[in-house]
Amino acid sequence: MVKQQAAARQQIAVRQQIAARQQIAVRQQDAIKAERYDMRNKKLALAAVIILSAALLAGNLSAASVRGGAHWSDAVVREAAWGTPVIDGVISSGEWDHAPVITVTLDDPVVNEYGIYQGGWESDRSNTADFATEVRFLWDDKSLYIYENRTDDDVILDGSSETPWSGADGNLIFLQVADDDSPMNPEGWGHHIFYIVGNDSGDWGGATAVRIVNESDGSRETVHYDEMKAVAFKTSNGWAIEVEVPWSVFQKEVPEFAPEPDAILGFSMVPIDNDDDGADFSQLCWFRQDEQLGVPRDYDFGGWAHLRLLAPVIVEEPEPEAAPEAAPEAVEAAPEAAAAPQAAEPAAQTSDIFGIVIATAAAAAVVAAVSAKKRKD
Ligand SMILES: [Ca+2]
Ligand SMILES: [Ca+2]
Ligand SMILES: [Ca+2]
Repeated sequence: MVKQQAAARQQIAVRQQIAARQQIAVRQQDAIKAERYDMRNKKLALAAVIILSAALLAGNLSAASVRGGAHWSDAVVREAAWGTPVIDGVISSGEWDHAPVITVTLDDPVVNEYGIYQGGWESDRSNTADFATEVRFLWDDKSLYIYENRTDDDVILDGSSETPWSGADGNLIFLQVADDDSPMNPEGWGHHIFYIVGNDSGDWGGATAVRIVNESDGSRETVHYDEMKAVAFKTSNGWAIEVEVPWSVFQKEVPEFAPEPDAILGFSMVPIDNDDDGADFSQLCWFRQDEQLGVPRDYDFGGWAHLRLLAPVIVEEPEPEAAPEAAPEAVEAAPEAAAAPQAAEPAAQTSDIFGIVIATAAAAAVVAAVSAKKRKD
């Protein structure tokens, strides 16, 4: 009798254990189903955002009607990345790092093939401390930004931003935002952005001017705009400058122009280096094809290169891993819960996915903002 009672108690205990395990298994399955359902919903939400972003971007790319370099060589194409620096004479970490670098030296492959060295550099380009430069461009819906880091063995603060070649250290950035025979620019307006390291009064500063050229009648006018900013500063081997040129500067003559991803602008530059109080003048024209193109004018109107405005970067979706087979954290108490720590990994991935959704949505908003700005204008 005692044995029968003991056997009965054991049977009950076994049944209770089986029932408890079945209950745990059901809870685990429910939890896994819930997790998979949740992951599926998140994937769908992410896919919707990606599709929306791609559609917005594709809409802008297909609508990219801005072409300022159709008549000019595309042998050299340089790029301006999307970004908004602070024009303060301080190069902060990450501020310009993603902007492609245009390097120019006294033995430069682009100048040797397409350009020209003038002044003292015609006969002597042996001193590497005399000149070298790195130029970067960024753009956003408000402005084009330039950062130049110049090697120069004799920095001249004198001179005028209206005539940098006359005794100043500076640069001329040639830009044409719309082709000269396009409906957007029938008079052929072009803009040469001048900047110098001085402040137009002989001290450190950064001063700017714009030479506006009209190709239809050959006229030129040099003006100053308060909305342009420049801050120059000394470096260990020369000088550097941050410059902001609002797109509104170009829109004064080409009112229908609006920047957009994949737009191509006609582009060249003329770095100017005066040394020895201006007695030693040199400059180079980075791109010149007037003879090749048969342009009956001087190098100002030669066949420039292309400056392409890069689209904002869209963060791509990584493929989420399959839903975990192991028990999630909710059933930690179960005897089989040894696998529970693995549940932490998918949770972290979920956070990453949300981060990507936010980044993608932000990028989509940026593209939408550019698009909205354009429509508004
Ligand atoms: Ca800065
Ligand atoms: Ca020099
Ligand atoms: Ca100099």
